[in-house]
Amino acid sequence: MKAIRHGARITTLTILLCAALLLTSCSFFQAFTVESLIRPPKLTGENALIEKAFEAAVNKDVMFISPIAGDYRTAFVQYDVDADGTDDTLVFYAKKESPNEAHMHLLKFDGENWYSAGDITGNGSEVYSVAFYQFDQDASYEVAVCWTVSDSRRSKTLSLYKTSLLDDVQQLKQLSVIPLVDYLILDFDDDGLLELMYLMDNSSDAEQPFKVNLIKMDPSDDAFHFVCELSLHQSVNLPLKISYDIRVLRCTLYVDCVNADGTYMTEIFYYDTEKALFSRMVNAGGAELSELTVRNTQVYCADIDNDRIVEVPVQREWDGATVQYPEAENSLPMSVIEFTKRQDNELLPLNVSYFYAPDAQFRFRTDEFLDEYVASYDATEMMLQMFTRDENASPLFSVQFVPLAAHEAAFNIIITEPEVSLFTEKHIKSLLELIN
Ligand SMILES: [Ca+2]
Ligand SMILES: [Ca+2]
Ligand SMILES: [Ca+2]
Repeated sequence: MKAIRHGARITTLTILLCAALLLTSCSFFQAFTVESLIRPPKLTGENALIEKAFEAAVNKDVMFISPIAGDYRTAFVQYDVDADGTDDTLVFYAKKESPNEAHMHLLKFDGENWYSAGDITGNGSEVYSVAFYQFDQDASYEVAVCWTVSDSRRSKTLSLYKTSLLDDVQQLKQLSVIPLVDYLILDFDDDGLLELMYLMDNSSDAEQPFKVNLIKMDPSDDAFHFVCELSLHQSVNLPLKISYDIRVLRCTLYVDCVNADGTYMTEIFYYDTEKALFSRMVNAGGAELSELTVRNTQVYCADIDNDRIVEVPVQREWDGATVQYPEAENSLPMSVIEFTKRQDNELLPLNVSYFYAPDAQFRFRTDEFLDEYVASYDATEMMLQMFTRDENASPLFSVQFVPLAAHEAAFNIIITEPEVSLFTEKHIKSLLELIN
């Protein structure tokens, strides 16, 4: 390390990623706390009439609840649910005397006045998300509300509602209530109708702790019917994110999971339209694609090249590169995350790879170094050094991250280059990314 610093040029770059990040997490936190939500600002015009109609129907002693995810993040959601050409309003709230019981209220507009058209007691204390779908292709939309209890990631309840005429009045009717971890609504079989895929906590069965179910609505009786299921690997402790892509009418699903041993993996399977089944993919060598994705780093699938095809992170060892952990006697082999694209039943590398610094908030793009160079990372100093592979292992550059004490999400980045370097400072900086 001294050899590198000697005679070297040192520059400092402060990255202020983080104003935006901090703001995000701040509003996220607020959104989670029902009690912290104050009443919407006093509304004017149309909105004041909506509020007045709500107060007349329910009373003023309520807390409004804003969905914390999805496209609608306000307690007053406007959508033309019954498709009569006039927007309706859904109001999410809890009564002060029973704060753990969220409600959804439907207000309709008759051309002059807003009036109450139904109230539903939800399946949780908070609203995770609300969305509108067309399952049965009649005129009106189905309302999908995901309810939660506190901030549980493991259990949510998806309730589906539709409006229907009851006693000559449009009212909300509950179609189904599904406990789940996460879900995806798509036309899986390309028949023009939506299906609902959901991840279900099945942990009472230790052999199959999570299941993926696919159900389909039968318009003739407004009921959902089972299509198929798939058990996630026994190792899965929690599914974290669902991604999908559609190629030649085949829908491939990617479910990023954390395993019981703390590693991460992506479950990869597709919907086989002909057999009406979920099927796992096995490569030419006989290995299941899911099992090739086990990694130590929390990285999720993403469409990193914007071609609408999902890329899958796969861990590979960087031959000769090492990581020195604090208080560890010996350094350990360094792994990088390489993004791959599924082609038929293979995961093909895309030449996009990163070293994710353990317990730190940055990654360094490595694909141009993997073959010819070798790196070492000192986790105590948070310093990454790059060397040639020759016998003298001459240093190319080093990058050190110095967290700013006030807020850990910002760093000073110190780049140390020898007098003659193949890599310019600008180029090195372009390979660094802060992550949250
Ligand atoms: Ca309407
Ligand atoms: Ca379909
Ligand atoms: Ca892609």
